[in-house]
Amino acid sequence: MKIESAEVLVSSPGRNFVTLRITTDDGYTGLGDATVNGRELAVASYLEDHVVPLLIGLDAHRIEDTWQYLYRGAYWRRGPITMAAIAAVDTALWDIKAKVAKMPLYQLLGGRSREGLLVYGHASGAELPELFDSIREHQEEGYRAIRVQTGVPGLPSVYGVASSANAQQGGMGVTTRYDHEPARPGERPVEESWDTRAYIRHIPTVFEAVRNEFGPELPLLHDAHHRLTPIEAAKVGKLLEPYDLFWLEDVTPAENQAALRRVREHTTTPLAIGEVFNTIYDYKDLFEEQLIDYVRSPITHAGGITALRRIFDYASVYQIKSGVHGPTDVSPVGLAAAIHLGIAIPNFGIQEYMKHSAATHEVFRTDFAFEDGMLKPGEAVGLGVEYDDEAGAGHAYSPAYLPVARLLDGSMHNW
Ligand code: KDG
Ligand code: MG
Repeated sequence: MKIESAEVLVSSPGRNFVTLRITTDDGYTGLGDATVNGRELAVASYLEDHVVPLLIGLDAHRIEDTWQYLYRGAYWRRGPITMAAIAAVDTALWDIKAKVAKMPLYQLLGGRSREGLLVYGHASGAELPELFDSIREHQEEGYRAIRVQTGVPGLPSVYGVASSANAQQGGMGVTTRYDHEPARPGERPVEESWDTRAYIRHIPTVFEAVRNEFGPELPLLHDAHHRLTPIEAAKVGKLLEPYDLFWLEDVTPAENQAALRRVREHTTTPLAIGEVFNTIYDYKDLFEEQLIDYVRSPITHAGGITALRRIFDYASVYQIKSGVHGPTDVSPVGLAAAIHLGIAIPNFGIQEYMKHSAATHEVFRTDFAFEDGMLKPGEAVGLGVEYDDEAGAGHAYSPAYLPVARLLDGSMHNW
């Protein structure tokens, strides 16, 4: 079964997505997600100009060999663009293999290990009353674990907090809240400000209020979004211990894996990291020294199903679990792949789930379901996602960027 063609489909139903569709000489098709938020055209070109020509004529069944061919063969290994391109090829080939086998993909990954994937949703509010409303809305929708992000006094806008502007952009007039859609349309990123001391003073008061209102049972998560130094991160972890977080995410920019040693020495708050990691090597010290509790890489940005399964197996040696990144910039194809992998692996932890807009679901027709706070794969063969060409073609690429962050004195900081 040879690869006959591969197309790069760029569509923007409210946000930009890059999708790879591989077709074999006997008519099977497979989909893969290659969306890199704010850098979509770079990965589209990488695929179109440098990967698609190499794929033509390859045996579509040789998934591992194709992975190695693209990873080792590039010479320039790793990096988000390369690994997203490889992920898209890998996912599309798994989709095809499962269609040929006439099975939903999870069956090829070992079959079900559980009934569904526990997910967490994003509640946010600039102030406590809006935050409480948002938590209640999520509970009413069935979410059983909730990420909590709030405004910080003195800062006009903060990562992860819904604003009416991004509610309109993401929701396309369909959903009223769209709490996490940070990429904003435009030719340049918007600028946000950041003040770590103000954040550290404020965040424990938020979790205290949330626990007082919602009780001790509800699993709560929080994302520090790469902004803290090791000692600041250690302090936040310690200050939040009384509120029993499910996890504290991206406390430091974890390119420096040693930073997590400092954090770990000081706090028992569970740590999740890795949404910007793209290879198993990024996790090496973190796993071997047991410095984290959850792995955040998504299939889309870490080289596909083949590579992420390897990362999870390595993590399992150290009792570290999955906590796959699932923002709206991972397309429904990337999410479906995460659901098939998550239902099968032994060390599943939790899955992030931001609902995609109705316009997105017109382009990507999915068969997974959200029930009882869990995502469940459907029984369609393959990934269970169909790409609607007509709907996709109706949404041309539109430039959009993630914000950048500056400290109050104007210095650039991590967003
Ligand atoms: O594209 C960047 C977003 O996906 C990222 O900011 C989301 O931190 C994020 C999260 O935890 O979902
Ligand atoms: Mg995050």
